[in-house]
Amino acid sequence: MLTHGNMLSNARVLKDYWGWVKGDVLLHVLPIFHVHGLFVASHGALLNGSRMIWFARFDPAAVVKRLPEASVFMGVPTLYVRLLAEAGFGREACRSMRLFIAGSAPLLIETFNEFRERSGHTILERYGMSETVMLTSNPYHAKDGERRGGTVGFPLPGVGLRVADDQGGLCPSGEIGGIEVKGPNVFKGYWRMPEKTAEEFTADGWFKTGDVGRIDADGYVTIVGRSKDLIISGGYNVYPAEIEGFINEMPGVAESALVGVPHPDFGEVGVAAIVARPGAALDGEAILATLKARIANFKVPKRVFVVADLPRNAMGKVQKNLLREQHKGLFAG
Ligand code: MCA
Repeated sequence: MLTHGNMLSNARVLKDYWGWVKGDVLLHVLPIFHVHGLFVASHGALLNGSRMIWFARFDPAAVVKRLPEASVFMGVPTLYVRLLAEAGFGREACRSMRLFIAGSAPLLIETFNEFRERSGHTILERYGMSETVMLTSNPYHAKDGERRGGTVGFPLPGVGLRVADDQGGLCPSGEIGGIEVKGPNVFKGYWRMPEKTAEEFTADGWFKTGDVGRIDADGYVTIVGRSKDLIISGGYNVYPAEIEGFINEMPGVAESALVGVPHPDFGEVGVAAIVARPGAALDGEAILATLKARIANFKVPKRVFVVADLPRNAMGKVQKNLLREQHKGLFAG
């Protein structure tokens, strides 16, 4: 439950922090059924009274053509990877641009560096969640510091951000722990889920993001991983338990595990390991086809492996880290 107050406070902070000016034009290419395209991008332009060039879907060649009419662009890392693959993308296409912003998934340092070389622009990476709208941002003005690749910058004005250890104590700077946040932007709870809401807040009212990270001595926040079992594919969240549930219901399936592995275009994609019931023969392609008919395409695993069993630890828990390790090179290059 996000209130108007949550969204307005965030939109005002971002308008100021990202230096929106009269005459800015937003090239809008993101889906508007998610916070990034709907709130972060649109609200910025609307609050600023700015024109938007509206794309129904992201088309890198068309973006390169329209960029010279725009000054602000926001995208998930996959969009930047695809722009760099366009031969016509470079300084000339970016001549009127003021700011490129990335978020929703980790931006690889290689993409950050290559983009700077090709376009002359340093991508500003920021961090947020649907539950909180935006939380941190690399600086816009040089006087506030450099835009540091691999980090998500500083907590935004009015946002509290702390790093907690497993016992609920606070980590000293540089140490890794769970990221917790507070501020006028933080949501009021999960709709009709009071228990889940209570679980995700600390006793003193901080929201546990589920992201794991650290704050450097000079204040930059870096996200190093997630404590929740979640795959971020091309900026979309994929919850393994949901997909495993669909697979496990299929005839002949005993159990399954979905893990995220690196992917050059989507950053990360889901790969499923599936175990058949005794005597059953499973066809991975048929399972994929069934899934495709039932769930959104981005949730469908990019590969399926039928295996004899899943790796487990002494407690019987599936060791997803071993599956990730085993399949991490599947889409290399
Ligand atoms: C499409 N496919 C995907 C994805 N998108 N698979 C995995 N992950 C994806 N993200 C499937 C397609 O259905 C297709 O399957 C195959 O992959 C190739 O599709 P392609 O033509 O390459 O896809 P596309 O239509 O060009 O879409 C790619 C995209 C899109 C433009 C990167 O995924 C996208 O718009 N992502 C942005 C998501 C976003 O806005 N997230 C913000 C969440 P097949 O071949 O079987 O048909 S808000 C958020 O995270 C917080 C608040 C924040 O901080 O911003």
